[in-house]
Amino acid sequence: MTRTRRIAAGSFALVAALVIVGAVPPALAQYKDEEVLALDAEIEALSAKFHALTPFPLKEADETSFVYGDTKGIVHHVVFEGGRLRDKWKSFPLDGPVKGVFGEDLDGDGVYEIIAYVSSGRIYVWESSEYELRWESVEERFEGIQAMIIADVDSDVALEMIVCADNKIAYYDGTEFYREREGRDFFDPTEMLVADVDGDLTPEIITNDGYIVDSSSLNIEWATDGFGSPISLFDLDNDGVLELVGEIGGSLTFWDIEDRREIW
Ligand SMILES: [Ca+2]
Ligand SMILES: [Ca+2]
Ligand SMILES: [Ca+2]
Ligand SMILES: [Ca+2]
Repeated sequence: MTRTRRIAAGSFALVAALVIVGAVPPALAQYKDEEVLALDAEIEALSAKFHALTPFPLKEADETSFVYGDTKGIVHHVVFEGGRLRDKWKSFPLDGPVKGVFGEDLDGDGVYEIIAYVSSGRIYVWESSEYELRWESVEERFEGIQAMIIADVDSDVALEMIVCADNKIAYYDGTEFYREREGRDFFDPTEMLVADVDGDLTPEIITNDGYIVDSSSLNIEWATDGFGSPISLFDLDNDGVLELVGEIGGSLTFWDIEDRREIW
């Protein structure tokens, strides 16, 4: 081999090594980022539509994951790794089909919890590092859960689990899982939201069957015939206070809760 050919061969080997080690990852990373972003958008869209599916945060920026519950009562934690989705964890069969799931850091320790509820009236909480069951609402003996949402409605740093069970609203501490407060009024929602919808800087609980409930006392502040389903929030007049938006009979309806009226 001549000197020139040896250099050429060496250069070829170097280029080949660069192709294998160096050149592929930036292109792949770019591709993966876009793929993950697209997947995130799909997961968000599904989550907005279905109560039993939620995005679940992962630490690595190049991955994504979600949690869903199925009709067999199994909760799945699905992760996107190495270009494909796989079940990272599956729960034992819960006490009935899964009606809703949440991914929230209930106690604020930096590790997200997986929360699920079934229509037969049971709530389950797992931590997500070892998937240990932290709470199952066996003691509560609910006959049914109509709706549930997770939000901070009091002065402690933990999130509360706000539950409409047996047609009464109650909320549970997100760290110790005791019942912190229970209302006395009858509700029959399929959905609830928590937000400050009247601008008084404290959150209200909104039930889609038409009630605005004070989140600290659980007393009804205002009621109407119903907001429809699904319900969501949007600041339609851009005044910094969220309006309620619902769907009734296939048509959108906006409500100004501060002024206690439907917006025409
Ligand atoms: Ca936690
Ligand atoms: Ca709290
Ligand atoms: Ca408020
Ligand atoms: Ca507004």
